[in-house]
Parts: sequence; C-alpha cells; structure tokens
Amino acid sequence: MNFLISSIKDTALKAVAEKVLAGERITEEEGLILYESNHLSLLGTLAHHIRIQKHGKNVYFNRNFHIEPTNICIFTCAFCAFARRPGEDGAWEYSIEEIENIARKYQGKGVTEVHIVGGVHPKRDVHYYGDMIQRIKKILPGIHVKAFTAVELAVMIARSKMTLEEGLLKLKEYGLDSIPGGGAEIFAEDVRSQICDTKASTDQWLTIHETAHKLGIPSNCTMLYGHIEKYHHRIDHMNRLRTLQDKTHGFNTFIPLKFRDDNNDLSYVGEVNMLEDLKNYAVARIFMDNIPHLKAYWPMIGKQTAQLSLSYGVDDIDGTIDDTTKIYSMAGAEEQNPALSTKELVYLIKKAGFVPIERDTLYNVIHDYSKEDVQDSVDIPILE
Ligand code: V47
Repeated sequence: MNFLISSIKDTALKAVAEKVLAGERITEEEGLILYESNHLSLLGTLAHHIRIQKHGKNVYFNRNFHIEPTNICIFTCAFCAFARRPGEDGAWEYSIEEIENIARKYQGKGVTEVHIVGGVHPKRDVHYYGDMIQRIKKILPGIHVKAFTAVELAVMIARSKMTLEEGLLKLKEYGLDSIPGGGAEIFAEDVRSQICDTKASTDQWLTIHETAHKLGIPSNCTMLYGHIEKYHHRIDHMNRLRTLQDKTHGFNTFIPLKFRDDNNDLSYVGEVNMLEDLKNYAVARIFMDNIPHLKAYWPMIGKQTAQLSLSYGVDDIDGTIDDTTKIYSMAGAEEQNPALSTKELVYLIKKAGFVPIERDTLYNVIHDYSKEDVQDSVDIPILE
C-alpha cells in the first residue's frame, strides 16, 4: 500500500488517498478528484482496504425472487424499457390469483425474500398492495417482503388519501418489511428533469426513505449512472444519500445501477465500459462511509463484472433471482434469463477469491460456506 501511495505523482490525488487510509471522510471535492483520476488500481486498492475493514473477505447473497405485478405505468422515464401505457402492446398485469401462484412455486424452497416492484399503475392503492402482501405471506410465512420503490409508494399513498406516515404504517401493518432502493436515479434537478421529469421528485424520494427509517422500515438506495450525468452529479447524489444516512442510519445497501441502452429513449447515449463500472464501485465504497453494504446487482452488470467488482469494494451480489425480473433484460442486460442456484453463487464467489455467506435481507447470516468444498465445477460462464 505504501509503495502504491508513494508512487502517485498527482499531489491532490495523493492527499485524498492518504486521507482515505487514515480512515477520514472525504469531501465532495475529494470524491471528484477520485472520479477524475484514471488510477484504477489505486481506487480499487483503497476501496478493497475499506471493504476488508468492514466485512473481511465476506461476500453476501440471498435466496430471493421477484414479483413484478405489472409493467403498466403512468410515467415515461427516458431510460426505461419496461413500462407500457395501459392498453399498449406488451402491457401486462398479473391478477392476485396469478401472484399467489407465483408465490406457491417457492413453498419449501428455502427462499427468504421476495422483491416486489413494477410499473406505477393508474388505479392501485395501499389496500390493494397490502392485500397482495398478506396473501403472499399466507403462502410463504416468514418471508421478508422488500417492496415498492419510493416512486410507487408516493402514488399509491396519495391515491389512498393518506399522509406518508399513515401510508407507510398501514403497509407495515399489512406486512411490508423493507423498501428497495429504486427510483432514485440521479437527484440533481438538471439531470432528473431530462430523464424522469414527472415522477417522484428528489425531495419526495428522500422524504419517503427518511419517514420509513423513522417508522422502523429499513431500505436500500440506488444511483442510475452512465447516461447523461457527469461525475459531479454522481457525487452530489451520493452526498445526499450520505447526509440522510447520517441522520437516520436506515439504509442497508447502496446499489449503483449501470444504465443499459436497449429499447429506451436514452439509447442514443450508449453504455459506459467495465472500467467505468469498477471505478464507480470503488469511488462509491470510499465515499459512502456510513452505508454498510455495497451491492453489484449481477442480473444487470453480468456475472463476470460482478466477480471483478468484489475487488473494488463490493461485498454483496444480490441473490438467486430465479428468472423473475424483466426490468434489465428488456433494457439489454447480458443476463436475459437471470437465475443462479446457491451452489452457482457460492462457486462464483469462491472462484473470485472470497468467502460466500448466505444472508437474509437484513444481513443476518444464514449459512457460512467458507468451509464447504466447491470442487465440482458448475456450468456457468464465470471467471475461473
Ligand atoms: O429505479 C430502469 C433502474 C431501478 C434501467 O433494493 C435501469 O435491493 C439500468 O431499484 N438501465 C429499479 N437501470 C431496480 C432497483 C433495484 C434492483 C436490484 C436490487 C434493489 C434493491 C433495487 O432499475 C430503477 C432504475 O434506476 N432501471 N431501467 C435501464 N435501462
């Protein structure tokens, strides 16, 4: 490490690296210096140093599946390939019975989490989704329901004529356990107005998560990167999340989401490359000093980049998924039918040199695979 630091010629970059090694919080300006540096090995080493202090070589995953109740959406976000207007070709909505049938498939399978998100439907309210949660929990008692982005919550709670507190408490009573991180995109107004003008504003997104945290509902947070935003927008975004986390300590995980460019109105922008993904994970790990976990969402980023990201600050790669999400495949992600068995997840984590730990949603350890043999190879394209 000392050798690496002393070889840095750029004095500003060297000062930031020394600050990070001393365990001090970096400022927005210093975060920008990291983003603007092309010293990927330094960024990776610093981020890895932090992840080792926080989590050793543990890499967390869970057994989960998704339910996307509908892709019918009242909003038209420029980056989205998933949403359809009511009646448009390709629009779908599951009935409650169809959702119950999806849940039944997971009885006795050891699954610990269902992640429910979808389009913002023009008619559904808190009671409709609350009933859905109750029916799922009747079929899968004990399952953790991580459901509804702040964007969906803002609309369903307003439609039910409730205050945010009332709506969130009611959903908690129905069985909502935590809130996923979606809908954050980029908080800076000059970007947000171009990519998702009409949905929940930055203030609404942050207020919903703050209110949830105060009511004892934990959540995750995301950032959609690699489109029209600049580095200073990413730093501003992470700074707003870091500031809220200082107040509430309610975020478990930060999930940078790489913009995928198929079938959407931002397709002309293209996609950033893998070096940029690794840099982004590293800067996120260094900057977000108060959010415990950093997730590489493998269905979106791909298995091999997810493996590499583990050396750039990432300690979580989400879960088994079981081919139950379409948001990324419709936007052109490598994983067109994302599904991994626990054995495959364990194998890919071990082959990257880390310790696989099955967790529940709140990071309680369910199974430590460090002692288990993974000699039988599994047939998936990963880095061996
Ligand atoms: O908010 C939509 C993103 C998000 C595209 O909390 C796109 O554990 C890239 O939030 N290219 C929803 N991204 C998904 C989400 C999430 C995913 C995994 C885990 C968790 C968690 C949360 O998907 C949206 C948006 O930022 N998205 N379209 C696209 N073309």
